[in-house]
Amino acid sequence: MHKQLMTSISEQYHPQDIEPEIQNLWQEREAFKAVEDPNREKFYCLSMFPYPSGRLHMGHVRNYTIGDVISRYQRMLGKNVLQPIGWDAFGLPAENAAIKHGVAPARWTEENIAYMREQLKRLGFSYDWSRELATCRPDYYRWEQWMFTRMMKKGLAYKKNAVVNWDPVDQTVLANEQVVDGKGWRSGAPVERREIPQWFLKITDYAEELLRDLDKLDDWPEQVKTMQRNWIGRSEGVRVRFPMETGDDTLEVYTTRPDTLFGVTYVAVAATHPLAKAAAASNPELQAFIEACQHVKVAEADMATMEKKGMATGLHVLHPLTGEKIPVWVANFVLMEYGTGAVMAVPAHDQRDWEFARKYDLPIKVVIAPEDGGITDVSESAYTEHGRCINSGRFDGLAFPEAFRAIAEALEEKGLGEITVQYRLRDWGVSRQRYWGAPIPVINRKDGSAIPVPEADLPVTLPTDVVLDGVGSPLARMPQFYETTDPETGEPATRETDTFDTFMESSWYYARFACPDANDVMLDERARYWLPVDQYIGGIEHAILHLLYARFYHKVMRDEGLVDSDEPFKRLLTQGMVLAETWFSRGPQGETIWHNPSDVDVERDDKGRIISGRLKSTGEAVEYGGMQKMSKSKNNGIDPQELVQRYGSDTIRLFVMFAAPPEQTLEWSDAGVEGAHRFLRRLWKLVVQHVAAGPVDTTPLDMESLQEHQRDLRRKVHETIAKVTEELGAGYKFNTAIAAVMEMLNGVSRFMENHSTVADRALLQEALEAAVLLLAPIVPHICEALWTALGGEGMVCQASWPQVDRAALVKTQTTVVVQVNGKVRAKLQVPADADKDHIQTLALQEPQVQKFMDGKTVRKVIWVPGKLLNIVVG
Ligand code: ANZ
Repeated sequence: MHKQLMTSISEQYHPQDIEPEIQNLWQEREAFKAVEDPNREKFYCLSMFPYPSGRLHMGHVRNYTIGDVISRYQRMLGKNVLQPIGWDAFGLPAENAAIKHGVAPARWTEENIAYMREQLKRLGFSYDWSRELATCRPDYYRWEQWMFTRMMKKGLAYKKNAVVNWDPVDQTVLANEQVVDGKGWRSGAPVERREIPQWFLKITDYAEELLRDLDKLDDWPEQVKTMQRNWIGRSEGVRVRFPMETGDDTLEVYTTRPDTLFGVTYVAVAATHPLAKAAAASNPELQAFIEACQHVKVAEADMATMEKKGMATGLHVLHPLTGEKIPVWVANFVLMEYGTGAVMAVPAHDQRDWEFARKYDLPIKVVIAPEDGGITDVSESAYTEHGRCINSGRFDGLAFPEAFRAIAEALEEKGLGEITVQYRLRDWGVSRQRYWGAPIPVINRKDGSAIPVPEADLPVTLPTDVVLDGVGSPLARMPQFYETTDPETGEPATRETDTFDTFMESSWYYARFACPDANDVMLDERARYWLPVDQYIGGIEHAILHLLYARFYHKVMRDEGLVDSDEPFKRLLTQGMVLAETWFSRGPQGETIWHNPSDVDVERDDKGRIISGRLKSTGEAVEYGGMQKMSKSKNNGIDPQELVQRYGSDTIRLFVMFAAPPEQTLEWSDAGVEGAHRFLRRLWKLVVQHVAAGPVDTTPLDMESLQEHQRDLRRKVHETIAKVTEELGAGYKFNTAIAAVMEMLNGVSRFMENHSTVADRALLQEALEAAVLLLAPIVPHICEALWTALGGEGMVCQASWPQVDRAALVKTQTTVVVQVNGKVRAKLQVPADADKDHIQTLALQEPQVQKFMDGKTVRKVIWVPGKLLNIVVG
């Protein structure tokens, strides 16, 4: 039997010709269409969907290449693979573009989608395009609106007042990123804080489960789980009530250190605490201080380092166990949103309290001694370790856990406290006072109450024929949008003009991909087949919010009976950043001007290190600014489009996968890209040469009769298959897998130069087929073409992953080095299982060995099995 090879393959590698051709073939044959099949093991692979900003950047290319390689690999393993793509299409940039260029956000977005879709297609990603979705379309967001009305009915969505950034000139609410140095980005006017009613989702109801289920996510990076744990921030503590000096009221605080209760020397409340407000009514100075505190909106992270400021209220509370009189202060480091908005200050054992006490000359009372019996020193800073109670009456001598319980119980007996669990996690504010988002499906009644839009009236469609001038919200100026009637009473009412936070759309898109065309339900049974996502891939910047919101949403959908799993993403891969060289010069005012690396001619030494750089256009010398994350601000982005035009998609894909493991940073290198391209050209040439030599005999070879060089080649091929399979199976180490195939091909190339019998050619065929199969997930176009050239059946993207022939791995022959007194004198080809005596006999027959033994006596023979025989003579 003979295999007919395709001799018409062009001599040279022309990616620009073959890539589009092969992409058309995939499309015609619907090669990546995912069909539910309960009899096959499914694999749902998802890369985080892009915001349609206009053009793909290198970060996208990396993210999507990793996802595509995994998808293709899993398909070859025989899984039923789903890999969809869509567009995270709502958001601020569309509004900004609308203001700047006078084009409606909807049109801008759709044009960007159209452009970027072509870019993705040109990169050869194996998406099921029939499932493409865009979150800005009503058939998508209607289900989000539906879900929200369900949450309202369940009490999971509620309204409360919350602070926003208000631009008094543009009459609009600003997102945090639109506030620059405390001023509106467009108007330049100082931003004000305003309290307005907003919608919240009760993610805190799920805090415990969101925390607990992190333990089930064995295939998530530890770092991401830690970040989520910290964000949820579970702490066990005690709510303690301090009776007011006069009257029956108490002031409640939250503490995680009830063991320090006897060290309280003052109590501090937040500036917005009701007690502070009450005290300020008769104290103008305090009033002014409170207002000053409210003016600055501080991020929680800055709380720890910011200067501690406070003022006494003149009020006092009584210690719950000793009855001692304790002053109440207002302090800027106390958050109204956490615990009870009040703290019992223990300056000896809490650093913030210590700094505050030092500044305002408040007493510091030590109540904890080190476990080792040493002295507590609080002269330089607070002693914050756990230890044993001292100066604490009957609790003296107790260690932390016992003291915690005993003091909590003592408080409980008096009705002045109890143990509670507290989370840092806050409810999720989902209202945005923006136009380009999904309308919040709520009707506001005259009496101020709000009701959900009835299911039958969904979606509430966002009007797309709008003019944006940056002043106010266009929806609030469109009576045709907001005027409506109360569905229950028929009375005039108004629609909510706020839209959803765009995290709402990205919290459930992964589920909708299972059934994007479901018309009368949010999710159907197909979601149960495909979910959870088996492999999710995206940037570490989404480690907290996006992933937490999606996990929350999944649990809410589960409780609605829409999905039957507890977690949305089984395995998570966070890809590293893409870095590139940066170059700069100084402008007339000494400002930094960043130059794109593609505009710079770089001089390097023989090790590839940078010596100097000059602008290609003018020859002006520029300075090197190091490797940094590709970004607009450093002007060091490399446009994927240009590279695709120059080298083809396979080269970019190969470079991206070869230059670094997926989780690590990838340093862009033109030389690396060139190298990847050269490798593909060599691969092409190798196959062309093989094919040109005519058909291959496919009669099964008698493995027993193979010669040594033939066995060696076969062993190398199967070792490579084994290695690549292992590297990909245990953590997707594509770079080392690629290196193994490259090394194998070096061997193949040498073999081809020297051997061409019928058996040799059959072995070469096997080797080249293996190489093409192993590389197919990474460089799918060239492999598709070479697979056909090699006479392969069907498309390589649907072929099976190659199998290791264990028998080929067995070494039948081995080379033993023979030394005399440690110097190499001969090399012997021997059966791999030959023993020491047999080899020693053979060695002593070697003329070179005999010459150096020269009548001397053998003192000792050192034997390293299968490798080395050292004869020591003297
Ligand atoms: C007394 C004490 C003594 C505290 C001590 C700590 C050390 P976590 O673990 O994050 O839950 N706290 C409570 N409410 C606060 C608020 N609204 N704003 C700022 N700080 C607040 O933190 C709990 C601790 O943070 C509490 O325990 C309280 O200070 C402070 F040696 O109470 B502690």
